[in-house]
Amino acid sequence: MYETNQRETCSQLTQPTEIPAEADGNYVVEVIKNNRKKHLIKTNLYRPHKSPPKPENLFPKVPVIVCNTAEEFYSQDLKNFCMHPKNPVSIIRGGCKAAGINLEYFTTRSMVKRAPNAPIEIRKQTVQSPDFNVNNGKVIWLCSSPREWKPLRTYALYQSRLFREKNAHENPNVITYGEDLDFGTNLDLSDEKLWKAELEELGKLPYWIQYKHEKNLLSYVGQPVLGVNTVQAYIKVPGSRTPGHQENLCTCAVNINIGPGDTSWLSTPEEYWPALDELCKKNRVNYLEDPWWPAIDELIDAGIPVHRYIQRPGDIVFLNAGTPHWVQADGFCNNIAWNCLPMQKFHFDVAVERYELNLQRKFQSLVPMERVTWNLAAAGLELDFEMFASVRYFLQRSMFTLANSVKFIKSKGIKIIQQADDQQLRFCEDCDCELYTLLWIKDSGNSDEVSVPYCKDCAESKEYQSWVVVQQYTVRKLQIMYDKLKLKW
Ligand SMILES: O=C(O)CCC(=O)C(=O)O
Ligand SMILES: [Fe+2]
Ligand SMILES: [Zn+2]
Repeated sequence: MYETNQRETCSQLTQPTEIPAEADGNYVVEVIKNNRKKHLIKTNLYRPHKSPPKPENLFPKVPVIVCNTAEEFYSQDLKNFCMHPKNPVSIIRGGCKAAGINLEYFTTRSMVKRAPNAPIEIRKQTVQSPDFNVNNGKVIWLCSSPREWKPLRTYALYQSRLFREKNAHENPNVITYGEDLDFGTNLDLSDEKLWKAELEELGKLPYWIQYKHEKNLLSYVGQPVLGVNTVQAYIKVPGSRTPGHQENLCTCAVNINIGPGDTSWLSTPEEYWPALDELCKKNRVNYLEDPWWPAIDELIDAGIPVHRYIQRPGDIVFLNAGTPHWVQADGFCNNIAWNCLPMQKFHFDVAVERYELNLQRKFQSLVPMERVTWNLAAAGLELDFEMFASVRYFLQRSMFTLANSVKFIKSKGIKIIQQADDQQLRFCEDCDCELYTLLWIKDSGNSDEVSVPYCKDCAESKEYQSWVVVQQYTVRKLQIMYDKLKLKW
């Protein structure tokens, strides 16, 4: 029988090169500079994998791991289970309570008290069955919802008024199809001064699900990426829905339901995303860019299994690398969520693979993978051999690309300005790709003009003639960082 989630990752940037991962930076530079040895670093074109065939069971069960004690919650077994590539989703029940984590910090009342004027994004939606999306009486996948902003306290009044109207004290999950609703989404809790107590409380979670930790690769971005390495809150009334998506760069998702009502989740294992991508095309929505809500019937007809589960107050939903999911509130509830990227080959490879897909589709990777990986190396971390090798192959290719680009720029007689990295995240103005070492800038001769950076390909495709290139790292500087990465013996 086909075992789910056992696929080989097809990241081209972490595939072995013909330079051993253990070889030092000096050797890598030697290869890079030697025309006769260049073939030792090759990178093929990235091609997504094919989704597996229809599984026997299209409605697989979701594991619920009950933690009765803090020991269970903090155990290595729980971590290994949740992160195992075979487990796309796990519900952790009881852990927060056992560990004495006070979720009261995230009730609407507490958050409004803390930051009444914080702006919250509002999505106007209609209450409907989670089995499909209806618009003007028709089932369609596109589920756009108009957006506006309100102060938190205004939205909080709406949530509590509706709560009283529905008499939700008796039944916290009251749903009436067809009514209009406002969903308060992506409330930003990134301000570490303002949300100090709240964020400290989350520091009691096991380290591998913390939003900030030295073992979470997302901490190596070096700055906040909202909702990715910072916490966001979702404040819901019944029917509020978060459309289908994978997390940015297929990172893991951690989501805690604060209650009082439940939230319903639907998801499919990561390796079915190409099939889902196909279905999105068929339904005329862009998988990466549009908001969409799948019709379950169509998924089942296409042989895509669906995990369906209810997240109760206090439950943590842990989504493993790249699990596509869509979420709808059954009752009145708040959720808090963020991402994690564990330092394991599987998670790293899947993230880099998505980085490659995003580059192909010109979709922005909010997580700057090149920066993260170089920062990780510079931090001198110790990695197990598998992860170490993946990281080293990625870095070798990054050095190789830089060397080739510099050579190209020099051959064209374009001026290069050396400028130390200011750790600012930059993306190409045209294609949104990450710019780590080289920034192509129009040389207008007017230093007052704001300099907008481009990548090599976009710069080359323009009519414009006079470019300067800012170089933030030399190959030698990268070599030093390359050598800092340690192998755990
Ligand atoms: O609670 C929600 O609606 C957001 C769910 C989600 O997409 C996540 O936590 O990753
Ligand atoms: Fe999500
Ligand atoms: Zn570009």
